[in-house]
Amino acid sequence: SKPTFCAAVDLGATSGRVILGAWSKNKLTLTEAHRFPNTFRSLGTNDYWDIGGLWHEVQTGLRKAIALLPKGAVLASVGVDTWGVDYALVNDAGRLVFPVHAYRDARTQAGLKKLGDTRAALERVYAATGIPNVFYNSSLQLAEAVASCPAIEDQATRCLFLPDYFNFLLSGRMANELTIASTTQLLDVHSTDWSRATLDHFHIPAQWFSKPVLAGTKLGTVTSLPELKGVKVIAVPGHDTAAAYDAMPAAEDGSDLFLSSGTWSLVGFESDSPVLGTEALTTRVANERIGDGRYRPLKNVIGLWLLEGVMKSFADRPKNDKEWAALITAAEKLPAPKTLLDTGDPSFANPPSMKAAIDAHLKKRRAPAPKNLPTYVRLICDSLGQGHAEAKSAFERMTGRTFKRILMVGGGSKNRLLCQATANAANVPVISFSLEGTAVGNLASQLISLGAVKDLKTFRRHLAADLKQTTYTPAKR
Ligand code: LFR
Repeated sequence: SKPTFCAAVDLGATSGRVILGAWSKNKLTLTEAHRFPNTFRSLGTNDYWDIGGLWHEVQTGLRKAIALLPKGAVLASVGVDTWGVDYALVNDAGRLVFPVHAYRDARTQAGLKKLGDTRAALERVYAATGIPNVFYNSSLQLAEAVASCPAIEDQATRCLFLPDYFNFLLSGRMANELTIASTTQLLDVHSTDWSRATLDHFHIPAQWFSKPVLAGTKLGTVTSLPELKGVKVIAVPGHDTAAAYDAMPAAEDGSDLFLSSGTWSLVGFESDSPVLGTEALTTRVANERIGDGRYRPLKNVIGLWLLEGVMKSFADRPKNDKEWAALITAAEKLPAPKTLLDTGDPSFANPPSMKAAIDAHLKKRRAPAPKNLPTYVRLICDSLGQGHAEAKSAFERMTGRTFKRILMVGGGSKNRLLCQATANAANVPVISFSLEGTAVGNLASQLISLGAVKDLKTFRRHLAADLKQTTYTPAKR
């Protein structure tokens, strides 16, 4: 039978890509059509995404994907996933009526503190949504938008999270998708609809949202690019982390812990029920959702954002794969640092200089600042490994489960030092896959919706059959 071609638009906070997937004989082949850097920009004291620039790159990528098709072949569908929480406020015609802010914008700090300081409100919000109080939550962002620009209540009629907004730009259809909705702290943790009480708590207009659709919903066809006329637009798991988790070739008994490692380290697992209660709240478990409506309890460890930040202070930072390999080797040879970073320190969220923030953090703990780039790399990888292991223990304590392996995907899964540090700290094998997890999960959802693959279980089984993997065994203690 002929291959099925789908395009995955996968937008990350530091880079984006458009990937063409071909499904044939139970095998998925990826071709990268387009890759581009992404960054937010500051205007005054606020941070914004260049949303027009991103849409331009998406269109360029889709045109390149079409050009890659073999003669006579057609693109069946396209799906979009992005980082979590950010949104576009639009009117009925789809016009942007508020600039698109970036989640690292410090505008949420006052709201973060206020909710953090009011235990009763925090408990109520957590019990209703299963999402802890984190600086980037859409709840805090939207509350700030409404409070600082009250006229927005009259001007905006819809809130589209970024995958929803790109789906709208492609198809003309406005819909909220469930996984991205679950990152907002506004979704009801016990249903698949919005939490009215939480929207009211933050003074966010409930009419801005519609009941989220599940992943796999066909939204229509591409209307905005003539070259893609007739191509289906499918709502995939719009949250990149949900997409990456779908691509995990996991054991069916639920004994695998998932780690999607990139700018953020996202540690979690799949579950039929949410993880709630006092310990879940204090250890900040986020009960995000899987495309089909189930749960993906997750802990967000700061991730390689630390390293990306530190790099900016070093002129001798690696510029190609060879230099990267040399840096990792140099870091590996160093003795293990005596003091690790507490990766939960809020001062790492968006500091002017990450190097200075790390040095100050160490000074408070009476430890010396690292002396060169390899020393920072070693410190960061060991600290993240420790953070991953702590997340694992917390989940085991709260659920009574035992995780036998950690499955790792994403950019960080190529970092030997980080994989080994995680295996050592967690004391279980880490299996790293060379897999574009987010794009693969995005494509899987399209293939299932199109009927080319029966279900996710079947997809994972086929995927696992021809995947390159590396096992990191924990060092003897
Ligand atoms: C990763 C991610 C994380 C989310 C963070 C902010 O790209 O989606 O899951 O917590 O970005 O949205």
